[in-house]
Amino acid sequence: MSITRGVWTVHHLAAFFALFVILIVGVQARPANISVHRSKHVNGNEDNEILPPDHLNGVKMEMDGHLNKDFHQEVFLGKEMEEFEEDSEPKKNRKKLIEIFSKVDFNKDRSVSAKELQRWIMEKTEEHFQEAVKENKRNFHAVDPDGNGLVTWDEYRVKFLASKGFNEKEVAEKIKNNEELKVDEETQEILESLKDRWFQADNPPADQLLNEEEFLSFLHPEHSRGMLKYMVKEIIRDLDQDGDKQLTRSEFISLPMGTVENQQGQDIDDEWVRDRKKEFEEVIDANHNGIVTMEELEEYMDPMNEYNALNEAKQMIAVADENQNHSLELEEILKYSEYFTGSKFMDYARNVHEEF
Ligand SMILES: *[C@@H]1O[C@H](CO)[C@@H](O)[C@H](O)[C@H]1NC(C)=O
Ligand SMILES: *[C@@H]1O[C@H](CO)[C@@H](O)[C@H](O)[C@H]1NC(C)=O
Ligand SMILES: [Ca+2]
Ligand SMILES: [Ca+2]
Ligand SMILES: [Ca+2]
Ligand SMILES: [Ca+2]
Repeated sequence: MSITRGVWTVHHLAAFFALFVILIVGVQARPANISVHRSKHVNGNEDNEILPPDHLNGVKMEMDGHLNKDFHQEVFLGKEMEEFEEDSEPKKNRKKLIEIFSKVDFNKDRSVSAKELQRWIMEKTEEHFQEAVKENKRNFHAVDPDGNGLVTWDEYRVKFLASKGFNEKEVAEKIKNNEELKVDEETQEILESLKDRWFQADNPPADQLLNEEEFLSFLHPEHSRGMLKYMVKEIIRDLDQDGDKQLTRSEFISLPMGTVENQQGQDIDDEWVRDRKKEFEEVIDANHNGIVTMEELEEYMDPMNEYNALNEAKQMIAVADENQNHSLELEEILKYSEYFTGSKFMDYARNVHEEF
């Protein structure tokens, strides 16, 4: 009897262990936590600032194919985004939001129309562009220490490996002497994808040298048509299961291959799937034929597309337009402050009219 019981205990343990493993795998299989990405980015990418970021402010999709959850806040706040995060005093934030409202309301009729919001979104997107240009200036200096305005692939490769903990001098020496570099498989894979990207960012003549502008498009594909196309190609490659270079809805809502190993993992991601399905059907698949082509995805991702900006403006208005007049009044924006700015103000309804 006691032996039988002992055997059962072992079985139970095994079952518990298996369940434990499944849960761990399931959790790891979840799409990257966007707020982790975001805080990393807001803090200015201190580590690895010479690597292309996964998250691009003001671009609807991240490099790894995830939807940018903060997109509407990014294009509403522009470079002031970080201010709303750091200083969380509701009263100050409320005041700032009121200021923003009066700027968006271009014709000063105390009501924000879709056209006004579209114009604002384009302005704020431009701000993110300018921020990237500024940041790139700093990053470019870091990879171009002799300051001749050009960086070779080998120079960059040394800096990249140094950022991964390799000895910079040793690596530089080895590359100079054409010796083999011993790097682990994961680093090797990253190197190869960086190299492809490097060549892609290198405008003719193909001399493997990047100037500051080319380096900007290397880090920020949204700044060049060619690199944006390249980014779209990579995303489609990662999601496309039958190799026809376009995406069906089911390809789009499946996690990239190898990230989900079991049904439990998939179930946890129901919300993720729901959001993607909606985005696919309502926005990305512009002609609604059930297929997303490279061209459709490229249109969707292009931050300078005015039609997208108008669409975004209409969506934002629809979220907060309580009196259904297709425009936003101050009360509506304050009430939905969390949606627009990411921070909540308790007393939104009180004293709104005092501000005027
Ligand atoms: C993402 O991470 C943040 C901070 O680590 C946490 O507060 C939040 O709950 C996480 N969100 C999800 C969906 O896991
Ligand atoms: C929207 O409604 C508000 C409040 O009723 C009004 O003051 C405003 O003029 C309206 N705007 C438009 C464009 O209809
Ligand atoms: Ca107006
Ligand atoms: Ca396909
Ligand atoms: Ca289509
Ligand atoms: Ca309204």
